[in-house]
Amino acid sequence: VQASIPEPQRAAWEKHTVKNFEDQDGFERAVVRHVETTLARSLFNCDEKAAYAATSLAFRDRLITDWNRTQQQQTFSDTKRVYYLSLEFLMGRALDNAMLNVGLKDTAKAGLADLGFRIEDIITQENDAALGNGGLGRLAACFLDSLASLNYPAWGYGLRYRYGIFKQEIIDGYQVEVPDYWLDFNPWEFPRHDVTVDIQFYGNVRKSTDADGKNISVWEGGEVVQAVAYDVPIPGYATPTTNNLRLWSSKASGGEFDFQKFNNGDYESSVADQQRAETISAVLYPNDNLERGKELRLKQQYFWVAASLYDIVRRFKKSRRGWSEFPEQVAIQLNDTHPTLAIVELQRILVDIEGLPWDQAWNIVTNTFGYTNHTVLPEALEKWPVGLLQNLLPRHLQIIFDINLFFLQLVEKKFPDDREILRRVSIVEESQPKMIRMAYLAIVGSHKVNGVAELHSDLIQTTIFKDFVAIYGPDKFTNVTNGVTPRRWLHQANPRLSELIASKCGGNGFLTDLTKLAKLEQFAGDKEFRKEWAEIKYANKVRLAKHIKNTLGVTVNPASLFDIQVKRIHEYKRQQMNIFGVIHRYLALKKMSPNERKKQQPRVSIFGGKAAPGYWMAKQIIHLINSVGSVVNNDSDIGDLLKVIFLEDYNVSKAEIICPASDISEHISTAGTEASGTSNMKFVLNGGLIIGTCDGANIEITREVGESNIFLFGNLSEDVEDLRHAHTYGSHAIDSDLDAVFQEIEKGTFGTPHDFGALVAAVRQHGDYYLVSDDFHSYIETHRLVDEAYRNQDEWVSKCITAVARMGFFSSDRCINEYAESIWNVEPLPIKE
Ligand code: 7GP
Repeated sequence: VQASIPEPQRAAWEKHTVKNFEDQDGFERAVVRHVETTLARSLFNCDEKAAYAATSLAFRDRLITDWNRTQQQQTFSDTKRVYYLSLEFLMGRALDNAMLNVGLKDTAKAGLADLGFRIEDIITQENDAALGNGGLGRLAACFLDSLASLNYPAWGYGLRYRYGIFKQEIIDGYQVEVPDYWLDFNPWEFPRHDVTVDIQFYGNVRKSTDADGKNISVWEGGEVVQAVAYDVPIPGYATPTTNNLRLWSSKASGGEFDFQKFNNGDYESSVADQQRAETISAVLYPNDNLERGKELRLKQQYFWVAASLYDIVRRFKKSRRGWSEFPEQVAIQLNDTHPTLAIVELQRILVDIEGLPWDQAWNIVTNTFGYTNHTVLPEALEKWPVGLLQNLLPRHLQIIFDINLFFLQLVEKKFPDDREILRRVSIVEESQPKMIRMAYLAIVGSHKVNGVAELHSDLIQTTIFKDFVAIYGPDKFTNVTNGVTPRRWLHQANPRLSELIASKCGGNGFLTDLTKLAKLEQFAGDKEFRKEWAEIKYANKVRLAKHIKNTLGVTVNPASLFDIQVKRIHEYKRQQMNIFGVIHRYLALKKMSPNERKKQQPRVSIFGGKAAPGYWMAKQIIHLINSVGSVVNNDSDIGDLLKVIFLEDYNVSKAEIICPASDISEHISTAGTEASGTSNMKFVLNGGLIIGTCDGANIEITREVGESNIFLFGNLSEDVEDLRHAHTYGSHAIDSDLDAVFQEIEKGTFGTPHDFGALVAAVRQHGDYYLVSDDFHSYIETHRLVDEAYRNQDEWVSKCITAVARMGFFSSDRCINEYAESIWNVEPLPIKE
């Protein structure tokens, strides 16, 4: 292609090629040009929104030239690419990240000041791209940052939801959901109206023969919806590599309306068709760690998977290689089971469309896919009714049955006469109605399966996927402990701490090799350094206190111990235990004499997180937190000794203010339930200690930072089953401190007791599935140790510094390198200037 362009033409293009701005002058020129042309405004009506728009457009121009270069070089070099398929990408804001990654934030700051704006006011104009629920979606976003920063040729594929996760308002202490229409202005996406794929649904399958007389299946009829690509550039840190996140948007196929219908006067139904098509990518399902088998969700999954595979296959075909080389060119990672239909779709493409024999196709498929599991909670494991699939994707269901048949034959060979194992591992659950078990399909169709922390990876191999380890052997299963990107979660969220660290670690190198943090440890005992460290923490707490004042009108004292639990609200994450603990603290303070009270450590208990709209218990927890807050915060006996705050609408951009401001954060899931957790890593990285259970990545954090720099408590995962059994069949005595808390709730101290009846009953009457009572005593006791430790500020700060110095392992760069080596077999491709 390159060689075919005549020399004079080429010279003209090269002469006029876009030059990126490199200095303040160039930046200002780009901003003013966008204000005066793209936005059709001027000096006289450029408000902060417009300044944000122009600044983003200026940076977007830069990203696009790097993006083009990256894509060209990746194509010409013909190396293997990684495709990360995820229904969720919780990206947050892009501008600040783009400025830091290209290394021009200071330039932009000075330029904006010159033009009359404060950079912080401009950054906060941006809507979060909130195309995810929680951990799984944010992990995908951190992975994209690492893939680009490490120069891996990689694409993300997802859905372009018109509405991201809902916005949360708290009204009278209750959560109210408000739609998140984030797309009114989004300079970070490029519509590719020329990149479209027609996606088929419904219809039926006809048996036929091809020209050679071979039996083939033809899927025909049904309806067609069009997928349109929207590309989002993903800049790496301190590298020109700019990867692509391709998000699909749904549209009626054949344009806006069905003109036939329209011209026949059937205006309404032509519009209805259009709206029905657009519904597919309209909204993100707001459940975290829960699957509800809704047809629209299945449509979303197939729509996204089919468009992405079509795109991947189209790109592969351009290389003119044979099909057997597909797995050498393409690695596809399934972010949980949501994209599992990709396995079936690739098999369908290879067999039905490309005409490959089944076994050869299946070999290609299984060598292409890897599957990451993110939870062991049974309510989150995806299953789809056979009837639903039969109707929506008839050919895919046949292929699933065939995959299952061949798989069960293999199992039978390995375990002859074991009918039970066949029943247990069958992809088709013989229930009423029959269900397709997506996790099993994902395992059978992948060459590697991984969990996201050591304990979690052990648990999946010994519990939910035990039989599959017996069938395939242990090598198919592995662990890749999660990580977070230090660019966003340290450098961007906590610029002062990042600068202080750089001053002791030989510059910014720790941002691309987090193990360099180790150099910090020698300063843990340095008085001067500790002072600077503590000042930064204090300033970050002041920043959060201001946010609390501005949003809730509550004054909190930044000198108090800030105790933070922010994450999705879920019974297994045990925010209920936290608020019961807060009530216990309140009761203890109330009992004290004024003199005794003076000796207590003042605390602010901060909560934040969304409840899935249909998760009633989670909403009760939010209500209890707010009800306790309104009593405690207005009790003049208590004053600054205890404040209870529920931060509204927790999201990525708020997390960037919250994580740097914690003294202690809570990661207190029932042992064995939290697959990894990633905010635990963010909080420690920002110089806060954590209180946590022996669960998920807390265990590995403990191993790294040392037991004296973390507050662990509670029962161990191996004891959970027995404890639950005892609750159900033994006599279950409630912890006496917890009982006192319940009695206070029942007295009406925090409002109508009936409102909180279900939270109390879950522990007292319904078996206390999450072991709140079993862990309550050690939880309270450990918080007492936290108070005590906090009293000695020198030692506390030393612990924080030591912990940060030992966090090098938890970079998402480390995880991406592990995936690249042990699952994808891909190499970085540095982009040349
Ligand atoms: C989450 C896990 O709950 C969390 O522990 C982990 O850190 C995170 O994934 C990233 O691996 N899982 C989900 O968000 C989720 O919804 C069900 O899983 C599909």
